[in-house]
Amino acid sequence: MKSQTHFLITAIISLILVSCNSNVNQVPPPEPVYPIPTEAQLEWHEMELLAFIHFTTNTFTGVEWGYGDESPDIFNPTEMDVNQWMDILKDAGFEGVILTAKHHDGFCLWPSEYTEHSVKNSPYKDGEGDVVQEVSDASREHGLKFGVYLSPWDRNRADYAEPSYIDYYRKQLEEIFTQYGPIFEMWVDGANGGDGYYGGANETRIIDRETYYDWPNTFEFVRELQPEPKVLIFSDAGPDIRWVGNEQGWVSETNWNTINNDTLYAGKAGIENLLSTGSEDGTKWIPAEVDVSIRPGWFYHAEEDSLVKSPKTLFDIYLSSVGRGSNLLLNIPPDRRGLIHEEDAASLKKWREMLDDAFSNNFAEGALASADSYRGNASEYSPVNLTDGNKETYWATDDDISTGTIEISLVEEKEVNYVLLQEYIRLGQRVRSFSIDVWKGGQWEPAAEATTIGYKRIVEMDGVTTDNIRIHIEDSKASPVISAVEVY
Ligand code: FUL
Repeated sequence: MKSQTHFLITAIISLILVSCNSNVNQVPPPEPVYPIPTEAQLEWHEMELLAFIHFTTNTFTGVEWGYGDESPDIFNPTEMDVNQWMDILKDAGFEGVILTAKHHDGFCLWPSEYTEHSVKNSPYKDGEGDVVQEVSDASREHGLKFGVYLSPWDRNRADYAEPSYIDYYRKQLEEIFTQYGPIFEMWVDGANGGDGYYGGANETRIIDRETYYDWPNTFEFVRELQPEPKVLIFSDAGPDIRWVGNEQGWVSETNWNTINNDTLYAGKAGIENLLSTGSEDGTKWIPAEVDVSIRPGWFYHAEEDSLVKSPKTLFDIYLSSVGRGSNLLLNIPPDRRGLIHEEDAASLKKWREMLDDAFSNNFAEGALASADSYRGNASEYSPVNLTDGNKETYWATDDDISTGTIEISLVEEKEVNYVLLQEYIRLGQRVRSFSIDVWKGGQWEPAAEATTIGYKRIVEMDGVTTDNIRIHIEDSKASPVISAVEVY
């Protein structure tokens, strides 16, 4: 009797397994729409909030671009506390930190072996200090990834514009990547060439931005220095992350993660709009990163203490960056003490409270999600995946269906301010446009229209009161593949 029961149970289990398997076999997932992100890019997308730290001799001279003739004597933060920075950044929700290890003035925040123009000749810790070490250690201890900005343009260096400078630049990269890694992102600036000190020459030097740095080989060199974890390289042209084309804190509402970078290079003029929209038919996955400063300048200047962006402005910047599928790289420059100033800290704290208020109570959690169709009627692609809180599951349609209507029935009427959508970008970016209706006064009313989704899209809803939300995917490159709908 016991063995009969055992057999029966085994048979039932096998049947369930077979039917599950056959279901999977019968309804394969959608084919990717290429290009698609790499694993490292996917991890980057999930970081969403990155902090930029601009800190160097400019902090002490009060300028934005040092000429290159600054004496290392002036670099002397008196109350330096990188843990204070990290506590503030961590509490604000940042996942990574990018430090200006060297800005255009050429002063190195680490004791580079290849130049005298560095912290080693400053009064900071009697020349024994190493800011890159301090920041990389503290960021990791606080669970933040560490990245670097190493300006290619160097207004201090006598051989800038000569081939030998490229060798110097690469040696510096070698120091950074071997002593302070792993580096999650390497930030390549587009500002290049012009007047400067250049070892006393005091002249203007123009370089060919397209060819001088021999970027393909420099990037290859860096990748060999750090094969794993893979470093993501940022510049106007990628190859992994692209500049967004402005420094005001927004990416275009239509934001394709794809672009064709064959003719792009760091510092190329006239491509701002392209960088902000990407290209629907782009051949590479190169998402945009929105860099903006919490202050008017990138470096700390006391006279800008009253001009720190308000929590509300930062909140709007969040919506026009993260809310449009890009990562935000927000610059918070330490002051002459070597601390994040009280004004900046206060604004960040309130900003975090606003974000938590706005996005902590997801009304779609536990709501009923339905759709006019789903792929092969198979549960793996059912609309319930939209609200299950699992980013690895998704709703998708059959291959010949590139539109669809999703309905989210809330448990009760709510005042809705935001609808958040996410595409399952492992299979590529697909949606070209969508619209949202709300159920109001016994009928559907159009509430919003939008274009791309990508990693994340947050649509503002004006506080409408409703218990039913309908999303029409109106146009998509292929069957839509949506992993999340959240309602706030
Ligand atoms: C620009 C630089 O010239 C600014 O000084 C700053 O570093 C900003 C992030 O990039 O191109």
